[in-house]
Amino acid sequence: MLTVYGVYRSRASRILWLLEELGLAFEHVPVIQAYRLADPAADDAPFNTLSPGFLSISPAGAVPVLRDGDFVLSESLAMTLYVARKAGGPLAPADAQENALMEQWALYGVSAIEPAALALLSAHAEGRASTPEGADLVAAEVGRLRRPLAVLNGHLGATGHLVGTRFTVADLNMAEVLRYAQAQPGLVDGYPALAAWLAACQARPAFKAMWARRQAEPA
Ligand SMILES: N[C@@H](CCC(=O)N[C@@H](CS)C(=O)NCC(=O)O)C(=O)O
Repeated sequence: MLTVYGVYRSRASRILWLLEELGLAFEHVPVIQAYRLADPAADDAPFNTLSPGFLSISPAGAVPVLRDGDFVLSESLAMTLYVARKAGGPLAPADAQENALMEQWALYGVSAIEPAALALLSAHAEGRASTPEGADLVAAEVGRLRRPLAVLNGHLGATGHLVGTRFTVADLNMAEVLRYAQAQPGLVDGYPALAAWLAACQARPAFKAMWARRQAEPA
């Protein structure tokens, strides 16, 4: 039995969406981020990323963590690639080249897109985007995303999917990274093939099921 540590309102959404796609049973331990708690060390604090019991599983103090028997894995995109490969089927790589391409896109997502996309999400969520300093930051981060979004738009316009001609774990990983950039009004819409692909990813029943559970958690 797989165990996922991490609330839906975290990068655990990635592996939780995949498990929904695959219809796999799993145990869910909703570890919450310590920074979201007034006092993570309080006696009545919920199980959180700084709880000693969690740090013994994940010294990095971050969710998600995946346990598969005695095997423990951190890094959300390593988890989705692991579970997809283990499960096999259309979401998984069909051969070594597809596997390499799925790793390529996951690494591109976390290195070229996630930092700027997260900065935009934070600026909007914290109400900074409308301040003069925030507007400068938004402009800089949008500028940083232009080339990677154009790369994805060109690729998706030609093939419709990141790897092969079907929805795979590579699409799921990138869609989750790109979700943060949707906080910036109109940004993704400026890249029509990318916007259409992202809408299709987020229209999938498994994404919607994950999203409903996420929305049911306290903000
Ligand atoms: N690169 C890591 C990032 C993990 C991460 O930063 N997780 C955040 C939640 S999305 C976290 O647990 N933060 C803990 C904290 O700051 O208290 C991954 O993709 O798994």
